[in-house]
Amino acid sequence: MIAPRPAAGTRLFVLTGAGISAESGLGTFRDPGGLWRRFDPMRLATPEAFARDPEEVHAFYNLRRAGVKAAAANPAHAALARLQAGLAAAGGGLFLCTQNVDDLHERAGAGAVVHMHGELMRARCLACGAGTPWETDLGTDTPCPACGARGGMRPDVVWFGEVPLHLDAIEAALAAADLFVAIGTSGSVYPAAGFVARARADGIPTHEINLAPSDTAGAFDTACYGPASRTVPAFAE
Ligand code: BV8
Repeated sequence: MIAPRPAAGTRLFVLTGAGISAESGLGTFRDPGGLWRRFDPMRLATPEAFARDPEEVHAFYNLRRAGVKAAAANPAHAALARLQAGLAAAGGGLFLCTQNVDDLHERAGAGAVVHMHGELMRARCLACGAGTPWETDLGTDTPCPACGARGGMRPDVVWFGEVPLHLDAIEAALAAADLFVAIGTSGSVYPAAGFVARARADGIPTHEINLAPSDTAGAFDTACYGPASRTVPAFAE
């Protein structure tokens, strides 16, 4: 059963995960062949890993950053961007919260995108805290453009054990939503995976759009399964 198309004036909370970028050629994390199936996230996606072997962590993220630059947004990203603009023009809105660190939502024309796990196309200096857009390789000898310190530049993503970003804004948007929609996420990483339970507890209808039922499929009122490049435009338009 699929959710009715969002009516004008609807306030949507949309949570996206790696599945929405899968057809852009960016691997997911937990599907067969996925990143966390091939690499140990505890060795590459924690602050301790970066402290232990910054070059190995930089190499991992440099490879992924190059992959994102070579990728293109797909019809799912584009449909969400159009829906976001349409709902805003009709007095509603679409709060686009993504677990993804790629910039494909933005490149598809989305307005405000809330990257709760940070952004691969940004770097942050551990010495002065300055963040900056970053499209090339990072290394232990990369100087900070703001303070000049070397060895302190890291990918501006949220690693395991670090606090996700924009949680206050996310909480507020979740509480005010008329409909909660999760797209392309396995529902296995917290606190994002807990958002659907929060929506249900607040009596907000919940809808899952995914290739297959996720770990939290039972928490959704309605669902539509299939590739995002087909299922998201079908929902949005
Ligand atoms: C925190 C950035 C405290 C880096 C990422 C034990 C129990 C519960 C929780 C924990 C626990 N032990 C530790 C924790 C906490 C931990 C956690 O949840 N661990 C999990 C593994 C159990 N969480 C944290 O550490 C977080 N921080 O908790 O801090 C705190 C919290 C709140 C307030 C104060 C303090 C930080 C988590 C962030 C980690 N960083 N990313 C990077 O990218 O390298 S998370 C990582 O998983 C990924 O990056 C991704 O963003 C995220 C979620 O994955 P998905 O997007 O869902 O991708 P996945 O591959 O899993 O699924 C893809 C889905 O797409 C599938 O369902 C598939 O069917 C579908 N699909 C595939 N193809 C398509 C498709 N769908 C449609 N169309 C297709 N074509």
